[in-house]
Amino acid sequence: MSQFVTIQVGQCGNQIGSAFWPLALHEYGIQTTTGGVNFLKVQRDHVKHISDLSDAFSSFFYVPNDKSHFNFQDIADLNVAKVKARAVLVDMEDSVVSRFQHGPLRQLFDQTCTVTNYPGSGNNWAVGYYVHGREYQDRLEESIRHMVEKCDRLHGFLLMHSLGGGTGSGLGTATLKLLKDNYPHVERIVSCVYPANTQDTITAPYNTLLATQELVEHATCVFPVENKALLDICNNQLKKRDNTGQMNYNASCKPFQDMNSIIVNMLLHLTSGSRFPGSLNMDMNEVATNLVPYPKLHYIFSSISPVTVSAPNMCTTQETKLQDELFMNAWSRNNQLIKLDPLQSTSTIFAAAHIARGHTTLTNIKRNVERFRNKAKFTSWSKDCMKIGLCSVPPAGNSSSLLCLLNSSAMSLLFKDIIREFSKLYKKKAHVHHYTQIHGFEETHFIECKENILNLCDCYAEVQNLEETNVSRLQVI
Ligand SMILES: Nc1nc2c(ncn2[C@@H]2O[C@H](COP(=O)(O)OP(=O)(O)OP(=O)(O)O)[C@@H](O)[C@H]2O)c(=O)[nH]1
Ligand SMILES: [Mg+2]
Repeated sequence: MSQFVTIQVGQCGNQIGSAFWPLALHEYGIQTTTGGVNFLKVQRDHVKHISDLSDAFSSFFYVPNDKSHFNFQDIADLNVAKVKARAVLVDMEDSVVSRFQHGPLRQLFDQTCTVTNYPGSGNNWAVGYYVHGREYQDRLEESIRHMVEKCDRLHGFLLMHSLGGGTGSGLGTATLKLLKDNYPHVERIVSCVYPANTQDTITAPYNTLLATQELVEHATCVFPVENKALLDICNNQLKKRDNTGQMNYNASCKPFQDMNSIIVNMLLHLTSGSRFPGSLNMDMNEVATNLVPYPKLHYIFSSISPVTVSAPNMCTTQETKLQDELFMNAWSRNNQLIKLDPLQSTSTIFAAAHIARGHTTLTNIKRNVERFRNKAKFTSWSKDCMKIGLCSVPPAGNSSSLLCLLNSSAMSLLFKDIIREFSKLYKKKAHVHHYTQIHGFEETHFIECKENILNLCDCYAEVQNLEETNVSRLQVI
């Protein structure tokens, strides 16, 4: 089983972390409460057949001073103070991280791996990247090394952050660059949040463009989510529950907790094959090989079914609906973590993977993947070969679930959108001086990033056109 070091940067990154760790513990049948630790019988039943559960547990957690092995059953009388998360917490403003220190997860994090400051990066990528990136480089390297030394089978880094502000986007991408320089052979998996269309940060278009360019250069795989898509999912869920009062309330105050739970479910699902056994496990090292056909085309679209929001207290398991419905929902627009149209005739799928968890069979998955072949346009090499994974342990609260991952030409619409939003602001040179006054930042960097991202869009179009040309020639013959 592989091990992951999670790095959460900025307010959003740490808030995703605060949803991530309770759910990750939950997957092993442990619930932390202010009073201590509870054991979740239902989830325990799901994992009890696993012969080496301590190995599975060590993907995300470790017990200090017991580097190699520990007996998971001992966690029955777990002094939770003994278990630590393989996590590095970074924020240049300390309110979110200090909330951890007073909440039920306070014992879970190693204090030497917390890097905070005050008062943040002021929604400025250049401050996060250059000012804090330089000042905190040694501290970051030390904290990351400290965590890496606690791993005996480090598989990857999992970076969580948003791109709209200054710390997550600037310092987050500076950290990514550090990881690439110091651990070039370890995978860098990125979960990043793109702001909703109606920006809540006026400089978000600049931060998003600058950070995106870094993610394209330095990540192994990026799993982007859009706040707009997450909000829509949350509102649909509430509509289903016929709770319009709550829905309006959430719409006005941004239900980050629910939105973050959706991201966390995706990440736990994504890594499930590396943590738990299954009859056809899809390990994280297979994700990049199968889903990234050309360098830099590593932005992966994700959609999940069923969608679970705010789950940390779940103690029961919902029987999942019909398996075919699980697939239909995962392919529908309502369950997308980023709003694109990969199944439209204008898009081409370069690679696809379906990862199922829990009570389902390979026959079931294969039948549905067969249906999927007729639903979209593919490249010649991807149509007949789609990756499938089956992990035997279901997610917390559901008997089965499905994650659909696609590498599609539709992703270029996200990049075009980033350029459009950037150009609107840059045309008037609004707020540019905040960036140019930072030592190390040159205004030409804006234009370079824009050109690089436009080139990336051309790459997507090239692969798509290549296929279209091939198909018409084949028809003539
Ligand atoms: N999904 C989600 N989005 C968030 C969350 N917190 C902030 N955001 C979004 O992230 C963007 C702002 O980034 P933050 O993470 O707050 O900023 P930061 O990285 O702390 O950077 P500075 O505050 O500028 O130093 C905005 O688009 C917010 O809507 C969260 O918990 N979940
Ligand atoms: Mg902040």
